[in-house]
Amino acid sequence: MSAVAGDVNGDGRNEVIAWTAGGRLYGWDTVGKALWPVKAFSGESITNCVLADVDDNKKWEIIAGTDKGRIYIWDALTLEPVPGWEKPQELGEGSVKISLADMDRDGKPEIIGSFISMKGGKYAGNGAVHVLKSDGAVFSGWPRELPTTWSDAPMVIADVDGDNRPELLCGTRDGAIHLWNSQGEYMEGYPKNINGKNPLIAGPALGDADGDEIMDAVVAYAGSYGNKAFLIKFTGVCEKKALLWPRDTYNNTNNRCLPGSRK
Ligand SMILES: [Ca+2]
Ligand SMILES: [Ca+2]
Ligand SMILES: [Ca+2]
Ligand SMILES: [Ca+2]
Repeated sequence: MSAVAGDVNGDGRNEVIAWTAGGRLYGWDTVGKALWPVKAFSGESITNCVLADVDDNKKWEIIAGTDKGRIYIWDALTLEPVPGWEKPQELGEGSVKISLADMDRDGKPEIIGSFISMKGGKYAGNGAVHVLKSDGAVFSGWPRELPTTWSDAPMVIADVDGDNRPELLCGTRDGAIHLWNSQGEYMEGYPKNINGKNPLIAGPALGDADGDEIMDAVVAYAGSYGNKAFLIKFTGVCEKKALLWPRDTYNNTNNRCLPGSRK
């Protein structure tokens, strides 16, 4: 079971939204009272969930990606779909993990789906990155296909060059690092393989690793003669407003709550 927490009903205490590999979604308040009847999926399970206010109406939504390639957005207090999401978005046969970031700085986070293509329950060998507006519209410049590889982790999002526009960063199964600008264009020199075809151990970690106050990424590879970590140096200042996703860790399973989107 995985969970995210946030004050869904505004009583100053965190509610818990939890989901299981068996396809169930739960919401509880601090005394364990259910927010809504347990939602049971049939033949589908949630890969990750985020709590955020994606439509800037001062109420929380649950944004969920599933192993059937679908993205759902429900009102967290009622579990009713929000406008534009009466039906889930279908990205195709596969699995999707969610990240969030306000790509166009309009106060509403965009929904970023890291998609892994599957055929008959097996990896089909490709993936994609989708970006959707909170009303369900496709964000300009996206999706971007990953023709012969895919990313296992949710996208990492930050303004790495200090131009106040977010970039999207991920590592893929073929050992490449990808960096796109918010319009879906590769940044200069990307994608790049900095350690051959060795697989990455996890998604890139962003921060100021060498203490010069400028943004870096640390990427770690598994290798036959031992693991190796590399530092990628960017040009933007490493400050809180530049680090968009992941943020505000509430647990250790890479599921996140986005209280910063509430004003
Ligand atoms: Ca509460
Ligand atoms: Ca909302
Ligand atoms: Ca936005
Ligand atoms: Ca930027």
